[in-house]
Amino acid sequence: MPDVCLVVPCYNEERRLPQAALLAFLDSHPHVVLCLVDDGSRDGTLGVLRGLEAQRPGRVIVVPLSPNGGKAGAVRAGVLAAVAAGPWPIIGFWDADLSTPLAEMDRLLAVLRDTPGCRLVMGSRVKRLGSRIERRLQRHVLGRLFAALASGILGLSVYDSQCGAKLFHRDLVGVLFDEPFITRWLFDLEMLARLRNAIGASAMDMVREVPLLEWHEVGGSKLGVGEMVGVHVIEPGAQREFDLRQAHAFAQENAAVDMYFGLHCCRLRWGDCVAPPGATRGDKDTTAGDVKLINKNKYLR
Ligand SMILES: Nc1nc2c(ncn2[C@@H]2O[C@H](COP(=O)(O)OP(=O)(O)O)[C@@H](O)[C@H]2O)c(=O)[nH]1
Ligand SMILES: [Mg+2]
Repeated sequence: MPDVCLVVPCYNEERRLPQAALLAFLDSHPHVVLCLVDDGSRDGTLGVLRGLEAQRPGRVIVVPLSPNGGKAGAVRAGVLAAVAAGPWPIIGFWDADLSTPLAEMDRLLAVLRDTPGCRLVMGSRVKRLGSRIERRLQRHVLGRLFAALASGILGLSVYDSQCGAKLFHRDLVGVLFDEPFITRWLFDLEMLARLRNAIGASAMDMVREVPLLEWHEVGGSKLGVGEMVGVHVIEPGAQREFDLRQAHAFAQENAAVDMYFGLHCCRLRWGDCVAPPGATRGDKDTTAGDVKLINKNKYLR
């Protein structure tokens, strides 16, 4: 009986998706099921994913989304579909280009299974002797700069929040994925912030970064500077207003998101960013599963 469901978000991956590696991985890992999300691709990605499903029936779940909504939404939809599809105790997500080779999943899984109290493991691209972390200098430097700022400003000693390889226990899904993400590309940081807001300062004791042995930058990344700073701006008006209000509330608590949000505000009138009408600030205690939620300083309607 499989006990791990790995979500793979796919956007225009018809040519890039390493199909043979995914099939070989399924064959050598009978305890894993793949949940492949087509994020409104404009090429033949959905057909490719259906082909994989047909080749390994029962081992591949396909989630078609339309229109394209970005990696954060695709991962969230995949995780929620995974929870609905089976009782797997461990869920995760993995970038489709396999920049992090699938062989690393065994190492992440071992840490998740063997470390008492650990609920979330994240691959970490620590460039060091003995590892093969191959990244263009420009992206390495930008990535390190972002990571240093984000961890400093948020007070989280995370080395690499943005690596696209993460595994977690099913009981964290409510806290991490119930609400739609505000950002399309910083959602990994949102996940950590959600965990911290829900559980308190000790939340980070549940998280382990696992230094990867291997990571290769794979060409064909679609994440450009424009996408980093302008994602909400190009979305339709109503959606944009909702995102901005949510982001404004979130930015009160999370300085890194505030920085990100600030980029939007440079391009928009501040008037778009006001709190929702009738919003007040307050505390709210709720319980989700066995995790006590203490949501402080949120706008309550
Ligand atoms: N660029 C992009 N990637 C998406 C989107 N939705 C899902 N993804 C997936 O997110 C993962 C990371 O994307 P990639 O282009 O490799 O970004 P990078 O390597 O982090 O620069 C891949 O599995 C994509 O297929 C989207 O709207 N845009
Ligand atoms: Mg990539």
